[in-house]
Amino acid sequence: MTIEHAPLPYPLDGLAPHISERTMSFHYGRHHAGYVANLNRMVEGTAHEGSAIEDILAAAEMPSALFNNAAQAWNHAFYWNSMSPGRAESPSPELLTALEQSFGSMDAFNARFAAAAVGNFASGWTWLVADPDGLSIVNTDDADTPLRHGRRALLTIDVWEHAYYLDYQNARPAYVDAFIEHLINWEFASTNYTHAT
Ligand code: MN3
Repeated sequence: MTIEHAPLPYPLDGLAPHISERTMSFHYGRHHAGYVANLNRMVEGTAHEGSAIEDILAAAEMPSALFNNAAQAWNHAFYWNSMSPGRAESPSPELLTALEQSFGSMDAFNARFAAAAVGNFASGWTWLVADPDGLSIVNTDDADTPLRHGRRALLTIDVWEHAYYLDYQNARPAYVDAFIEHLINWEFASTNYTHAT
């Protein structure tokens, strides 16, 4: 059994004009596909062959090429699902309550998430995670992922330059604003929150 490069949950041009078909063709079709192909090549003939991707990234040494490829394969699939063209505009009542308790208001959450994503100095990721004592915004570097640290991710934005450079060049804040204003799939985040609590 090989790790699947799962189909996108929308067409390559489904997120346009906020994320172009050209960006998606490289990001999904080359970058993500490459991580999945590398991962399958690396586990072939090893004890990890046939394992679930979550088990591989939990067991891989850190840092290692195996961890990087497993985590990037998982992170990107999670990122595609964090966005939707026909998205739910708002969180479930339960998640909205949790966001208000943890951040004060949706506007305050949006501002803090944007500041974290814009300020993430690494090639990395910005996440909303559900911890037992509330919600947090977390930045990770390179391939690192909350999953590795036992934390439950609700949604993520990729802030590696390849995620936005063709569409926004160095204007990461414009990409982050478009993600927050137009792309976040609150239904996905709400479902993840239900499973996390
Ligand atoms: Mn990426």
